[in-house]
Amino acid sequence: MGQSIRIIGAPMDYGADRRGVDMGPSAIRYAGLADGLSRAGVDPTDSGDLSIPRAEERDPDAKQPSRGNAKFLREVEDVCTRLADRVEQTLADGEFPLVLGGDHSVAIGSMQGSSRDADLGAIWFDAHADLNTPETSPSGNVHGMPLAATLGRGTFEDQAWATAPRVREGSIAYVGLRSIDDRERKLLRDSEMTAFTMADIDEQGMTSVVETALDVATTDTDGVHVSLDLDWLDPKTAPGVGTPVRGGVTYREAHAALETVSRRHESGGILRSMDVVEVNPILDEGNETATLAAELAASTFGKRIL
Ligand code: 5AB
Ligand code: MN
Ligand code: MN
Ligand code: MN
Repeated sequence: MGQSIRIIGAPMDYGADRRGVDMGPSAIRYAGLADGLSRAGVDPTDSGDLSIPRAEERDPDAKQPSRGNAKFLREVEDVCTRLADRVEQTLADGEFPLVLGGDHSVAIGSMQGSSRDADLGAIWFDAHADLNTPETSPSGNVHGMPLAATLGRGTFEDQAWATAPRVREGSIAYVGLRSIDDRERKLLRDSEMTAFTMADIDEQGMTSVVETALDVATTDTDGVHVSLDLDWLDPKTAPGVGTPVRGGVTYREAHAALETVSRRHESGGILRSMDVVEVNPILDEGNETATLAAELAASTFGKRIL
């Protein structure tokens, strides 16, 4: 039997303005995630969803920035702390945590949990850099901050629930960037992260870019976290996202990227954890984006054409 994959739903939408990503885990499951994984040759089990109170049930003032300019930060902290524990436990049980978002702030919890017992590299498939601190964020939305949180930048410096000391900047690679805020650009340029933009994909091709990203994330680490934000794809292919940006990755490029990850995982067991985030069924057309999310997870775990 293939590797055991434990599906963990994190239906959180505190981190984004457009409501609806809380329905992402249901939509991705409904799109055939477990069947697709089984056909890819791995063994999925579904551990259900974390329980997450609806934003309205929380303090009506919760949307006010609680620390610096970050909306719902205490709520995000509560969910990410529980998620990190689930991810850590999953790994301790010898299974692979596959986290379904939810908005991208769930990655703070997945990376924390995945790196408690390991040096962790990461590949960030996203249109956005997600490196704002509460101080630099133009929106106050925490889904634009998960990497700043993980790296302990700005306000996050003294927040142990968020920071992941065993994730080093130099082991993080972005693939597919095309929308970066001015102050975020400076943070990124001054960092040791590796960033492949859409222009780099145009020039070098997806497979070669992902091979290099994998080299970055596997050098001097014990494993790799893959974070897949569906707005990485072109909005024509993945319309069900809250922050679409034109000029994204095509359907075929996306599969090629995750098949490249999969080949490396098959030969070296490099993957440690993954999240699939930002699917918004309210904005989707015929569950197309959720279906793509499920297919891309299957590609990551070995689905092949032949
Ligand atoms: B996503 C923006 N940079 O910080 C901000 O979808 C967008 O997780 C963030 O990549 C997008 O609000 C966050 C303008
Ligand atoms: Mn993102
Ligand atoms: Mn994004
Ligand atoms: Mn998004």
